Amino acid sequence: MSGNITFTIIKPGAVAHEHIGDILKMISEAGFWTAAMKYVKLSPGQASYFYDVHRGKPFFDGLVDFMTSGPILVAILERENAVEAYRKLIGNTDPAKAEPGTIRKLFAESIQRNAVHGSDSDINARKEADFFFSKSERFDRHGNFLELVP
Ligand code: IDP
Ligand code: MG
Repeated sequence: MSGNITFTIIKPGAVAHEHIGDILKMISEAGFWTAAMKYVKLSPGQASYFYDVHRGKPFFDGLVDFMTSGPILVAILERENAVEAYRKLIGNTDPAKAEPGTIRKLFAESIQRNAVHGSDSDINARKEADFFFSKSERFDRHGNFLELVP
């Protein structure tokens, strides 16, 4: 069964170009509840850890440089079938291939500067959410502390 949370980052380019409001509106209109949200600025160590699966790939160093270049907005999003629904809303990694109306089609500058991150599985959503938010920083739609179920 699909999980009910996913994790997103609004990346430095989209923050700098003031797209946060438009992106959060699309997220809300797609039925997601924002369970947690804050600004952070990643260190190179944090960015490398977050993208560890891509270590050694040609784009890794550039990705870490980009992701540490300015503040990012991190958030936990709650909705039925959250991971799959959010991947659909953001569109393909490469904005040239992203479907019309998706967040990346509208706001990405390039395959690297592609506006947003979205978790690729329930297990990674949980790991990513836990990396950035403690239990006292996340809430369900009723205002209760949000438990992350495996
Ligand atoms: P995803 O964000 O759609 O899950 P991944 O393959 O997990 O895509 O790649 C992580 C991030 O690395 C992408 O969102 C993008 O910022 C960057 N990236 C992926 N492929 C390339 C590439 O070929 N060139 C430059 N950057 C890339
Ligand atoms: Mg990915």
